Amino acid sequence: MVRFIQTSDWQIGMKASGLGEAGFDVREKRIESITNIFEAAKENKADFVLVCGDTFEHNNVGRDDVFRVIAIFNKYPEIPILLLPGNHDALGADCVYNRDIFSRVQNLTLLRTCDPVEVEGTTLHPIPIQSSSRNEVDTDKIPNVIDLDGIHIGVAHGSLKGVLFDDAIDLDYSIDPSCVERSGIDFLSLGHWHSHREYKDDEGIIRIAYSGTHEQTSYTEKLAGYCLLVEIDGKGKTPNITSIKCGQLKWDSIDFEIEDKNSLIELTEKLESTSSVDMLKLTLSGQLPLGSKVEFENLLEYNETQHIDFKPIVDDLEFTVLTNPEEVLDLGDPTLNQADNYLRNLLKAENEPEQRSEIVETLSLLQRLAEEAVT
Ligand SMILES: [Mn+2]
Repeated sequence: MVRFIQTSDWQIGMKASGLGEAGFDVREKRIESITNIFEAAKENKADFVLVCGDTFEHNNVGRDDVFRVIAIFNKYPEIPILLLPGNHDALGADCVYNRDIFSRVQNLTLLRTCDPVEVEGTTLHPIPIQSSSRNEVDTDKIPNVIDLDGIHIGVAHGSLKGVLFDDAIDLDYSIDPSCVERSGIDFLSLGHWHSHREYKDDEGIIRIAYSGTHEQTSYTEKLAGYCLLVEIDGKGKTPNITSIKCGQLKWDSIDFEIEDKNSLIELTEKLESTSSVDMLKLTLSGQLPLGSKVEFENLLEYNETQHIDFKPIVDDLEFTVLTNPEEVLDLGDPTLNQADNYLRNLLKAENEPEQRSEIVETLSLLQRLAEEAVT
């Protein structure tokens, strides 16, 4: 039998610049969480760790990042590591794996060719990405093993052709799932897609799986932050796949509709219940009276301190003002009241969203000044 850990898409060296300051933490966690993969391998007495491509973000990755990854490999000398180049770390003259240091790591085998590799009694059939510009995965290179003994596992990096998961947007480096049946391999380990995905054959057996990235990269990814424990009892047997959490950062996206100023109480409670979330995207819609704008902004500001990344999206939230002049609040000064009234009438007549938002901003500023003058 074979028992191994499948992982992929560590993309070490990824800038995560879209996340601003939180990018630093994301980069650090990506490296730290590799240790969790090896701990899972140790705990489950895995025969080896199979890394299915995109270990590094690009071939020019910095020396420090490479050293930190190798330092983790060195901590687990008893675990064989089989590593396939993907499209981010493709083979070629500038390939990161051409650096001398990789040849010195005793427990590391780079899957540079399509030649079969024996590991702990199992045969791997790798298809490394030869060049990021070639955009093809030649699954024909997996030989017919139907009449051969032992467990055979294909290793590739790309998108499953004709298979669409809801968050699978990349359809490049296409891989034909029929190669499993054609060749008679027991399992096909894949990298490239960032979410954990399993693909059932006509008999309902899972013989193709993506582990997904070990540490979630963005708000759009689902089921990211896992590695897989794959166990196969013998040739032709049904693979048993267990996903193991190895990512550290907890991501969440919340949609919240504001109906009136009381919604802020509900929103406060909602945000309190998500304090354990590291990366939080909050999409707000609806309407909020202008008088509650300061309280609303203070609430958002506080939540910035509660998360590594807090991303409020307020494009669909409108601040409303009283349109009936009879209901106008007394700002405590005739000139301020006059200015307030003038701006409200201006707002009433304005339809252009950008102009409206500017008038609302000015009204908000005026009301804040009035409040400060009174207190
Ligand atoms: Mn990739």
